[in-house]
Amino acid sequence: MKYDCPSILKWTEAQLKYTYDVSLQEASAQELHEALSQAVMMAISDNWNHSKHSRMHSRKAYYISAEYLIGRLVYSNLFNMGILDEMKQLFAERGVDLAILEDIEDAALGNGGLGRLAACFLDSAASTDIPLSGYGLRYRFGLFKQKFDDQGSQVEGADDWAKYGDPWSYRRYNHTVKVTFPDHTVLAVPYDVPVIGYGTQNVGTLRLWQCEAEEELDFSAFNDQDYLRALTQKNKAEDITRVLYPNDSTWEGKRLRIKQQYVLCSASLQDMLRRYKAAHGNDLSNFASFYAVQLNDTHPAMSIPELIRLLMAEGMNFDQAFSIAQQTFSYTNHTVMGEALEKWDLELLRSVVPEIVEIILRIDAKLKSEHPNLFIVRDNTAHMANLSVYVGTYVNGVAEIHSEILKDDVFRDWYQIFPERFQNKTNGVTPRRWMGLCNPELTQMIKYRIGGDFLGDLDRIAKLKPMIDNDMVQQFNAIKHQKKEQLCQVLLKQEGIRLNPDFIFDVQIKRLHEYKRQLLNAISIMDIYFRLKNGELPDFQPTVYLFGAKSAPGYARAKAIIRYINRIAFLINNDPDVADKLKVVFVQNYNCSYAEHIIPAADISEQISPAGTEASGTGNMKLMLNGAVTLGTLDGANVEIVKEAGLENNYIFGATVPEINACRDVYNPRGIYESDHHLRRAVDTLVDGTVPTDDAQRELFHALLDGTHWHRADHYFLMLDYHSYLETKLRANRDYANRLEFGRKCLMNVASGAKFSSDRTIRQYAEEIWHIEPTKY
Ligand code: 26Q
Repeated sequence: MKYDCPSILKWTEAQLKYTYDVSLQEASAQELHEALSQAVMMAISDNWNHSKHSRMHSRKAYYISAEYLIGRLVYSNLFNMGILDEMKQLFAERGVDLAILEDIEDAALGNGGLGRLAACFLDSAASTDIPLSGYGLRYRFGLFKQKFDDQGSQVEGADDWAKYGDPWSYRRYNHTVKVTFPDHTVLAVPYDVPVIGYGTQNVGTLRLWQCEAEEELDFSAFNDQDYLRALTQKNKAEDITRVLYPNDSTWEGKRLRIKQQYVLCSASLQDMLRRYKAAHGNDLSNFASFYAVQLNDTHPAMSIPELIRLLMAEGMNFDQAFSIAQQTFSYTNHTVMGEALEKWDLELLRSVVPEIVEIILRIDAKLKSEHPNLFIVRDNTAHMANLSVYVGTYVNGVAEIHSEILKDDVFRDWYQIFPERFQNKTNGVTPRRWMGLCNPELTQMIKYRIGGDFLGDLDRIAKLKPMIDNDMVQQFNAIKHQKKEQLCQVLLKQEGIRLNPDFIFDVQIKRLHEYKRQLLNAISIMDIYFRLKNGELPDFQPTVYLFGAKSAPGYARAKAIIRYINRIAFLINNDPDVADKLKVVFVQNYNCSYAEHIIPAADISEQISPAGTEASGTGNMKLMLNGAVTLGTLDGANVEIVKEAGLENNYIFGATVPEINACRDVYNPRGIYESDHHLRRAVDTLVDGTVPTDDAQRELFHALLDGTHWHRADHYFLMLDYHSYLETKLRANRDYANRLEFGRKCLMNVASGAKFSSDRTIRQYAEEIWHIEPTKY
């Protein structure tokens, strides 16, 4: 059944009238957003109710994740309901441009790939009728806002994302649960966000927990006129979900972080037990036949001992509870880097969750009695990844190469003993947000060519392949140009920078981390810049190098890289010698909504981590789907992208995993640097005053060439891959001159994107891990 747009419009007007006493035309972006969202919530309410109740008695899966990077919901919800265009039209007829909702802030309850993946999975599960619900945390402050100061340094600001309200969730106080710590008990109050499926009546649920105090105010303290003390309990509870930890890929042990994780785990499992009992009665022995739980990395791994604890509190013995936990949980790993694996000091853990520590020790004892060479606890430290492999049914990596590395390397000893547990589930992205919504022009073209909708069945996009001809390439190129013009408007407004849409748009958009090698990109840009000034690159096709990235606030090296790139950008953008050839832009506050503007405009997608370091990448898939060629290494999902789209349609460079492993012990980055004067001149700009320098940049320089206490020189092999990178980058640049040939490569990527739909990924989880079936209600 179709949603009724005129009714939604009428309800929107009514909401505006009685809450703000304004007309549609007078409403601010925030007012309109709130009213329209409320109208949509009304429109979907029957479907949401049905979806919940019709599945009460059947097998379900739950995704537990500390992060959900859902972005802006208003457009994607209207899109998935199939009414975005009609609503735009109805509003336009009343003189209101729905584009004003671009001012609505993103909900950024996640750092990067892992959080966005969770959001794509919920979209895909709802759209493919897979009974999956999400559990997460409702952080008061999401990922920080980023600005650059006049030095080019990152400055963080608070992201008070719900300050105008949060019309996309309902507070469900009646489902509040208590979570107990040694020194206080807090309330976890659920907020439910609907997950609207595309092309289905199904509406899934994301349940986010917010911590509150049992008593809002301590009246005895209040009566003693000790007002600060009267509020301490309230603050102490609310502190737990106050802020998202802005960390990506390096692990940091923090007391409050343990509390966050425990609230997520305990509240979610209590909620599942309540539901189970309501549907199946008080005998919990069949828990695992009705519920499958996926752990998004180890952030929610305390769910394992917590379930055992809860089952034992209901009278079950340890062995039975252990067995149920083992059948219930599966674990997805998102990193191979040792420093990113969660390892909690036992004493710290004990001071926050003492009962959890006792259960972990019991699990560890059982493991060691069965397999003396394996461990969960060692040197008074609990290794959460090992816990998750042991007390789970399956463990999976997120791209083929990554899953192989898990078996060969990270979990080698575990794979010897439990080979049947190891799986791969290559990541995917939702084609609704990352194609339909952000690139309606390309979507239209494809629909027209292949005949009908394909966003609900991305396999159909492969039909394009045999149809690609010059006419289609020219149409594609025209659309790409249009998307660049649109991005230029955004960049002018957001950054005050004017760009030429005829340039190549070469983009690297992802969290800032040494392993992602934004510095390699920057060094190559400086090399190109000097060569251009020397007239060494006469045929260079004008290019804008665009960066978007946030650095963890405490990550000094990453911040130094941001500063360096901003400084070379300033130099290059103000040099008239290269004004018609080269621009460098580092956008501020890169987020989901920014990505939706940048991705459709990109010609070249930089995916340049050293082989074996990036678990998968998902930005690479979004860029591919929108017709950018990949300039990348054989790492993560890049391997599968070029397998699908053809090596000849992408630009692959650099050492492979075995090559890197083979050279590790004899690697001499300084030798490479010294033997190439071009490279040397470019690297030297970190310190030689070509652009302003500082101690942190000098430290970067020395880490690259000399190494430090904890890492050998150039830990991420920038020098090793440099020549192959620059050569390949310049080849892509040359190839762009033949616009038909280049456009054909782009289109081959679009047409080869089917595998990277998260619909495929989520179906594989459902079949091969959760053993659940799609169910229409
Ligand atoms: C850990 C401890 C304390 C505070 C924060 C954290 C923390 C938070 C977020 C650690 C890691 C993350 C996020 C990791 C992440 O986004 N990984 C990415 O996951 C993507 C989805 O699978 C992959 O495509 C990327 O390759 C991987 O880097």
